[in-house]
Amino acid sequence: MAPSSPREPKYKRDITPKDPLFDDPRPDDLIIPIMGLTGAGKSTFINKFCCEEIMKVNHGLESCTRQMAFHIIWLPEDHPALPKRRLVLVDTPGFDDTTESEHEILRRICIWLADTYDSGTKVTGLVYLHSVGQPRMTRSAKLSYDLFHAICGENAFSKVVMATTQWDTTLRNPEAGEFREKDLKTKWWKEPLAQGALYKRIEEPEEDIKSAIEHLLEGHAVATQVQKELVEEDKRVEATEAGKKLSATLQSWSRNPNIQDLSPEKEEELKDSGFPVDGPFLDRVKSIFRRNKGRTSSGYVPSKIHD
Ligand SMILES: Nc1nc2c(ncn2[C@@H]2O[C@H](COP(=O)(O)OP(=O)(O)OP(=O)(O)O)[C@@H](O)[C@H]2O)c(=O)[nH]1
Ligand SMILES: [Mg+2]
Repeated sequence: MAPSSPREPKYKRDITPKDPLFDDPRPDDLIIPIMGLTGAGKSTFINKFCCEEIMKVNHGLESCTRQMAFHIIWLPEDHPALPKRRLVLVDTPGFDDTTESEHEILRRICIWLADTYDSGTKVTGLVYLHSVGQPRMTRSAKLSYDLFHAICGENAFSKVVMATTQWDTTLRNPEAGEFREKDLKTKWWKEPLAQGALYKRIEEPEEDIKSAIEHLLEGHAVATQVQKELVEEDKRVEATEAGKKLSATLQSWSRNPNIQDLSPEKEEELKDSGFPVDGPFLDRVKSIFRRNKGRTSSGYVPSKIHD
């Protein structure tokens, strides 16, 4: 009887022939994925580091990087800690892409990371970018961060740089940039920063990007949460924490098409006030009308709202 071949990991079923995987990762490669919402400046970050137009950058309104892409840089012989090692900067497609679904973007990122880890190579660090020119933490921006959180996992936060980009866009209103930065540091990114992630303002790109990368090159490589889930725990992408977070968020968006996703605190607050936060959006609208019935300033009282 022929010996039975080892069972193929389940994540491999999520790979398609078009996926550009890393075909010869080496265990001592220094892998650093750059992540963030579409337009955050991920490809520009890599180009600035390399002082060359390696990655395509789109100046129009459409998302640009659709597939995972990577560039290998040989560290110089006189590098103080890691001479002649391969630094691999990984450009990732951003969430909130113009045409690709969030599930597809997540799949592309996850299977690349899983396949590389399965070949024996961990990540040396991760960079998450957010444009300070963005005036609001929109629900897409929040989802992008939440997915980064789930892909990376708390155990890898000490190997993360959380960075703000596009500071020159706030030159006419510098206080706005500083206010947003404070909000990110004290509220939205509080958790990774409290658990060892480094915050970096990318204001002087050449210098700041180099120091962010040098910071990540110190210390040991790690396996991210999604790498462990897909390779060690043998999950499919949709069953990972990131996959579950994405499905739950999209479901909540479909129930609440016109309102911002609620924070857990806000949801508790609304529950305490008797507001039906779990019901469909229309139920909430009806509830508002019912509550306001008889006290509208215009005198208009809706008699019936049809489903
Ligand atoms: N003003 C200004 N524009 C920037 C900066 N960084 C990037 N951009 C511009 O922002 C746009 C998007 O930059 P990209 O580097 O393509 O962003 P990305 O995150 O790779 O976007 P996707 O590939 O769509 O996910 C381009 O027009 C860049 O030239 C910056 O620091 N300042
Ligand atoms: Mg790009």
